[in-house]
Amino acid sequence: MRTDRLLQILFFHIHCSCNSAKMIKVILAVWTILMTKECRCANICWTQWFDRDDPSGVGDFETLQNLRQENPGKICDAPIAIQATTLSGTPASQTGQTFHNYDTTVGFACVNSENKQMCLDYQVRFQCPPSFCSVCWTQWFDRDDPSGVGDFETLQNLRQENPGKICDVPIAIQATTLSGTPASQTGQTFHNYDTTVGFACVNSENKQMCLDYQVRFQCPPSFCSVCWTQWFDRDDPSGVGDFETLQNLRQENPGKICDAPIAIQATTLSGTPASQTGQTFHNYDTTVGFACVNSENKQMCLDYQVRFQCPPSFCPA
Ligand SMILES: [Ca+2]
Ligand SMILES: [Ca+2]
Ligand SMILES: [Ca+2]
Repeated sequence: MRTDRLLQILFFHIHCSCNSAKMIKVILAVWTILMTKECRCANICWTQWFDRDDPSGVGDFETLQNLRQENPGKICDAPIAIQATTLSGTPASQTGQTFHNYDTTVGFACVNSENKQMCLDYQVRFQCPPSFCSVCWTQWFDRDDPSGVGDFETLQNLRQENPGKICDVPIAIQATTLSGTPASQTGQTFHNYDTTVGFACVNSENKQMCLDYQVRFQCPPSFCSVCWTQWFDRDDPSGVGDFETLQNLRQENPGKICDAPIAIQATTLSGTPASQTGQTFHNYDTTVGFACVNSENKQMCLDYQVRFQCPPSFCPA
């Protein structure tokens, strides 16, 4: 039912009803529904403007198929709306030209032969649903170069080397060369290019050596709105070991660590991930925190720092 019709009925009943307590309940219920709808609307978003073509040839083609191919991950699967303007900002509807396509299925196309004058140069953008708007991209990762067997940017390696920085279930993966050319435009064959394994280009599967690629991953809202605490380094290993336990850290930093951390990350003070130091840890989890005991290692523990990943309810807005 349309919102304005709903309000009409509601106001009619306010005037006519004798049972005001019941009506207040109804009004509250409707108000809640309307507010929820408002909030959902607030989370839709527009993509950037795209201008991939100019009208000098057959026409100005800003179609979804081309745009998606040239801009992977930047346009939602099911756009809610499309908007086209000339490059100077005049709405397409005010130019008097005829458009071959102007919808959310095909995108936009202006064909010169269908117009008295050559098509103007148009740009387009798309409105996307909340499920697309509140996702986020990780940083770009480039852990390997192709000089050996190939360029391996796999999730297993990336996760190991960058704990907590990639969501458990990525929605999408994007790979480009280091200079920014989309992987799909390099003409090379990829051994893997998906959200399960990640990315791998094998030299022997290509005529020329693989280019050097970087990758990033799109993550769901549940991952995007979490946050990390500051780094903590309360102890050094000179005594029994390096103790960065949650009990001690909470006591010494009240309010700075959430009650139920999602993840813990430990590195040496110089930034080497704890997992790469070869040392054994007495504790390394979100329940106890972190502890390295000297007597459990061949060499004295290194000096570690820790931080914790916290849920959205803890994170600043
Ligand atoms: Ca254009
Ligand atoms: Ca690489
Ligand atoms: Ca320490």
